[in-house]
Amino acid sequence: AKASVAIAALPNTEELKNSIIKHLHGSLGTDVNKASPQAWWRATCAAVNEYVYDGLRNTQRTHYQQNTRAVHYFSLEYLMGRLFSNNLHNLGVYDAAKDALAQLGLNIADLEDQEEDMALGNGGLGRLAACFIDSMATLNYPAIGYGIHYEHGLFKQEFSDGRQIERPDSWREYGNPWEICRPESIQEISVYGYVETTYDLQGKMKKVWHPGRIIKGVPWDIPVVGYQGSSVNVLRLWESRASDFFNWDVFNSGGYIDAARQNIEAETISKVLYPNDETDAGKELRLIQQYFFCSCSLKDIIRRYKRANGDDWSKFADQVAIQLNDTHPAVAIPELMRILVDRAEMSWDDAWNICQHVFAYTNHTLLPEALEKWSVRLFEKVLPRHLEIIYEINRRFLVEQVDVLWPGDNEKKRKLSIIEEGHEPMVRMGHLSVVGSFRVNGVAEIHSELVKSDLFPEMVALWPDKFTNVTNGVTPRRWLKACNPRLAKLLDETIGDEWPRDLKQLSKFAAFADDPAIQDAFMAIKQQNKADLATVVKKLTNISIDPHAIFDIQIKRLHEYKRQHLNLLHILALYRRILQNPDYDMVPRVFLFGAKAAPGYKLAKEIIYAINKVAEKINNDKRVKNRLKVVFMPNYRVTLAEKMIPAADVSEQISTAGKEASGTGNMKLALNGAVTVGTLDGANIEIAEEVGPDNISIFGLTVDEVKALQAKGYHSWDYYYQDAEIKAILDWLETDYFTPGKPGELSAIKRSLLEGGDPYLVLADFQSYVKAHEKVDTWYRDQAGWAKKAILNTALMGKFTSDRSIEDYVERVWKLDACKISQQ
Ligand code: 26Y
Repeated sequence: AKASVAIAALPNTEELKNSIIKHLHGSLGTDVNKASPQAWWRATCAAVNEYVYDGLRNTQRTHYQQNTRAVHYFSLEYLMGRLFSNNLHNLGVYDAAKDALAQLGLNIADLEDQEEDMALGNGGLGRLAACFIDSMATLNYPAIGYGIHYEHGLFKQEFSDGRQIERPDSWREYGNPWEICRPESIQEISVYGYVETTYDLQGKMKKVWHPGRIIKGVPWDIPVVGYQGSSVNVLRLWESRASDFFNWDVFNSGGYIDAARQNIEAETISKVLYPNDETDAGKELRLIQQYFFCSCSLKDIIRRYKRANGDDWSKFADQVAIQLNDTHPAVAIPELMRILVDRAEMSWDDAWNICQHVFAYTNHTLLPEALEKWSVRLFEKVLPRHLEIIYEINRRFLVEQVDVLWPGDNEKKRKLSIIEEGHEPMVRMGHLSVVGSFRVNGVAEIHSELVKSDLFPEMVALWPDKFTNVTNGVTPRRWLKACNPRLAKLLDETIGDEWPRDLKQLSKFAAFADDPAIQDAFMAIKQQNKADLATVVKKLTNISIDPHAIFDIQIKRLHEYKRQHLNLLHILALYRRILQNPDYDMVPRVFLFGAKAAPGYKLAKEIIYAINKVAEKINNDKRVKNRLKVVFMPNYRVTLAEKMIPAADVSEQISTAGKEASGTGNMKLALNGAVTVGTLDGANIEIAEEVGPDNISIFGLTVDEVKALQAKGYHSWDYYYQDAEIKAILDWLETDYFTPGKPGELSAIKRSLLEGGDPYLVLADFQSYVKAHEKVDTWYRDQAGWAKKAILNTALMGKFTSDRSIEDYVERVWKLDACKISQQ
């Protein structure tokens, strides 16, 4: 048995096999002769957990003994996906487990399929949190992820006659083998009620919050296994329950039914993830979710701090950093102030000084409609004391900061105030986050620049050093090693096996870009991955696709700014060209989509429907002669991404410049050898810098050109009248060609692009996009040339590991030391 850093002894095949059988009998209560695949999977998880828990204990003990400074990642979302193969890979026992299971007559892939995705997130922001906790454990940083233990993750998507249907996701209906309930660390939190102003004997004013409700938070811990077992950190997720104390009260007054109702209400808090990846204006439950997990987490942090440091608060900011994943957990700022001022009876200045050295805020969006705001009215109802604290934070900010730099300038005060005045006054969570944090970052170079220039220019004038950039990254363990074992093996053989923890090593692979043997090997792997995906596509959609066609993939949440409809217009242009010219010469292409639309986002759902209807027509049109296929994969999620990404030839990253903060799918696809067709937006710009212009197909307006066009006045109708191809395609959508007998069913897209003014400049970028694809077509005809581009994409992605992002956070924000784990 070999040792890892945190784990004393890792099992070999024989030991694993014995442990699996032991757990099949002792934990699952079944037998090799009658065990279901589900039971085998659970037994294997239990066997693996023996080692995971060993690493967890050693990690927690070491952190405690060394009293380490730690980062606390606060996020409403963690899009973990499956943990089975990830944990096996990170422990370094995947092959041993595979062999052990084979000896037991089982296929490891069948077991992997027993696991539900842990889909406690919407998209990029939630998946980023998952990649980050993987990297923090891998790099031995003392770190805890805090979030909500949703009973239902992101909805499951089905199609019914091409339209999206949402179904509940019940990821832990039969229990989840990775989580550990920790009743000993339960917290109680308060909401509603009123604030009483009292005076003590010295005449000092004191605010007392009399809560209307008390709610219990039950923590569930998910071990986070670092690569090669370096550290095993935890993700701590809070589940809401009715408080026993409170119920007892109600029972005494005879309100039995009332108590039951309040129980249900308390348990509603962690029931379901909000399925919007942009805004959820004014939903009371959402604010309570945010406060619930922030309050539980802060109390948890303080309990741990006090265990080590007693009542001396002076080291708190040295020991604790809290990273706010967007503004969603920003209510933690007034909550920490409340705890320090009202509970610990600290002076406002001392308390504020601590806050401003603890919190850091990551911005993930510039879209105005996505900037969180809560009405003062709602805040007052749910968190009356916190509203007072926010007012005081704001008052001091306006007097001590804004008025000092811009004396008497009321316009500046209006713009900078945490409270937006108006018919319905609002709390601006972005402003609160900037004011309350010591560092603010965007998630790609261009985005961080736009955060400064367009979103918070006055805040930059007040605190120039507060703003920084940390470009996103993805974990190469999940997004290359585990999901693309064939390519991982080729890399191991050609450049050594250090790349999963040192991704810059991939650049050594560039030396092989012209090597015919490596080109053949690389393309053969891509071919096999495509064949595997074709099998999945056939199973899920019954559509047959040719693995020799170009696989052109767009996978991301459905949103107008991401422009899946631009992709659709291009497909329609190709289809039309084929119909007009039966000999139209193009390399066969399969366009694959994966996307969920927010349930209330009408146009997004219309776009899904239109793609499905166009797909149906094209896929069944003999005249196309297989030059074109269109597939919309149902229920896109992490597990499906892991199957699609290794099979991609072309990666669609086509957002309107300035709208996509970073993107992370762009990184995963390029890492697996896809060539990007993309705009100069988000991290695409940095990807283009890394791979060079020969290995990416850039198109469309730049951020500056977008701004200039919008300033001068953009008229989408002009493109319609002046471009016959655009006109024909949009008019086509209005006929019943794709929806026989039902003309107008697909007209929502045309309407939004014309009457709607085309807010995301689809028509302005259309011809440039078509040309970017013609370039791809030309490139692909030269197979050696294409192989070289694909290889260089993989080789030059080293920058985009989340390990690098985490090192950037450590250096620019958290100032943490790594902590080597010692074994007991
Ligand atoms: C308000 C609430 C309902 C809400 C929930 C989720 C609002 C926003 C979100 C999610 C936002 C998100 O995923 N943003 C993406 O973050 C990625 C990681 O930084 C970026 O790569 C991506 O460009 C950005 O759109």
